Amino acid sequence: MPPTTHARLLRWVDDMATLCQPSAIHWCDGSEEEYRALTAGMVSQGMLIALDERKRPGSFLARTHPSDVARLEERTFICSANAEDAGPTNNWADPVQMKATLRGVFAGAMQGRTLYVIPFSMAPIGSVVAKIGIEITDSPYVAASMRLMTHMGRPALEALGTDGDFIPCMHSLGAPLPPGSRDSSWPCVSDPGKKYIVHFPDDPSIWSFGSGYGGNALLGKKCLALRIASRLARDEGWMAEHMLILHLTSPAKRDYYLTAAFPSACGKTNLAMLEPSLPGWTVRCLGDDIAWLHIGDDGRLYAVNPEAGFFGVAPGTSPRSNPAAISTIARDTIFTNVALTADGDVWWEGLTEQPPAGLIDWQGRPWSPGSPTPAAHPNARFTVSAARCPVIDRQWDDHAGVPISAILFGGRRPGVIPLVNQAFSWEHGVFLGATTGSETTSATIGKTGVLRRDPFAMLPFCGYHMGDYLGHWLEMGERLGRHAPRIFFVNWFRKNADGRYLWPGFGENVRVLKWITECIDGRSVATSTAIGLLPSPGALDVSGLSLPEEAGRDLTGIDVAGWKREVTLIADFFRTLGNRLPPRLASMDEELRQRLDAPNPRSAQAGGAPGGAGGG
Ligand code: SAT
Ligand code: MN
Repeated sequence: MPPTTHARLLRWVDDMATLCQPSAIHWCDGSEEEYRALTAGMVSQGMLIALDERKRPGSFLARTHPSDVARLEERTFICSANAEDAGPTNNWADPVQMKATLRGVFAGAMQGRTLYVIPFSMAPIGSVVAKIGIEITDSPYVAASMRLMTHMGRPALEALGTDGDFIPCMHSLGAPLPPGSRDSSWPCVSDPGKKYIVHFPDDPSIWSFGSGYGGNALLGKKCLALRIASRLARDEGWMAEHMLILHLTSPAKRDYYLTAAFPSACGKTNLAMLEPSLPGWTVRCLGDDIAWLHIGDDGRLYAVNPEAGFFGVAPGTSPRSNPAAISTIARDTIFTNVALTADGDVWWEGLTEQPPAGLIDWQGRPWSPGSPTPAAHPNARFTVSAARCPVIDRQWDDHAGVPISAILFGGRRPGVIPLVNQAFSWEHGVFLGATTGSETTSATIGKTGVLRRDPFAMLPFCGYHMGDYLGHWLEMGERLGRHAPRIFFVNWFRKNADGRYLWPGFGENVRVLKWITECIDGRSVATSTAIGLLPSPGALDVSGLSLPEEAGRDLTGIDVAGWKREVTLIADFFRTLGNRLPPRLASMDEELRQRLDAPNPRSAQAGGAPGGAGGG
């Protein structure tokens, strides 16, 4: 018996079951017993490996099919009624035709499998910003992961009542099991051209087919909380952003709430859980990937984390880079595509300096330091409940969220971009966010290490026209007025000519956060330059750090020639957004060029800085 009388929901589940032909239907209640049964079932079928109960209690390892290791941007579609509304940064397909295609590929797709119905809430149930989704999937890995990643189960279904709105999220591995056939340990569609991650923003609804991995399959995350939510947010006057949320406390016990947008696999989890190297400072984490931002009754901008867990990149996570994450994943964690140790624990590149002997790599093959490929897949992940994090903020699941005083943008930029730069105004901050670029990482399939523009770190996640999105940010600034948070651009990844990082990063990043709080408090620690407000000489606390000779100049100076090239690259990129680019952004690029041409772009730019809401 389905545990609901919600007629529309029952009809939809019935329709999907008729289409997909599963052998059973299970309505998830989100209980501990259910989670145990799901994981135990996967262990007995060989889909999960139970890790050593003493070393890694309650934890499992999943190994995906080698074709199913990251998001598939080529196969991600935004099917708005009009192609123009998806914009040049998204793949568009006609919604009517795409629905017909999808009904074709889903037909009989769940044969021999259980159809799970997963009620979930993005944002705490009862929060003003919460959205309820129902995911249908034939993957028990997805069902178990959704319990860690979202507010999942009976309370979400109860919140829906008998006629509440929900976002239908349809998912199948696309690997039917006809009677007598043997299941594989990671069923999926191996041909990437036959996978689909499809969004219908006008419904809204989501259909995903053929992949069981991460954001392709846990549909609450990138699909609902970013692509669909960004469009809802535009229509409803709020913002759905690819941002971590953190709570910083100074030695004087002042509280600052910050959000930061970096592209996938650029260290959002590390910053969100930072262990400050400076005495007296603390960081508490509220979220590591997505922030829903809304204007509160007092006119300030509030952030809510729509998720309830972390799907973090494992490689590079170590007691040095992120001690809090290491404690978070000490137990009750699902690891995907990491290496297995001889004693039933996990390992990945960067966890320890020396790999332990007797490793099994992410594809189940014996591995040694001489092996040609890494032991863990570079996009290997851990999935764990936020509640396990030792530095989770006590307000992390607050219904109203926390008031934001600064927004950071950043990316991997080996050259030109300084360590930290404050925008002159909200408007100029939108320019900085819009021009965010980063070297590509393994979070998406394709070439790594090439510079791509990733405005607001939203390139793969904005569910509508990027030009309209930038316009929405400008409008939000007008509504926020004097309450607008300060905007900063950071770059931990600056390198010298020999390719060595100039900034130590990790816990030392608190030095940059400290300077940011001084800016927020109105202390005169910044110098106005052609590109923004840079730390004045001596203002950045580098006490006790031994930085290389050129570091000071490169980290907080202006590479005028590099910036002039950047201005041209920005103009080229803006042109790709076509006539929906807000004209103000193009003119800000032109103004930047003029400021760089001025006699001394490194010193005060009297009158050169654009004004506007939240001024510098
Ligand atoms: O999209 S995922 O959730 O698989 C990971 C990411 O790109 O941040
Ligand atoms: Mn992300």
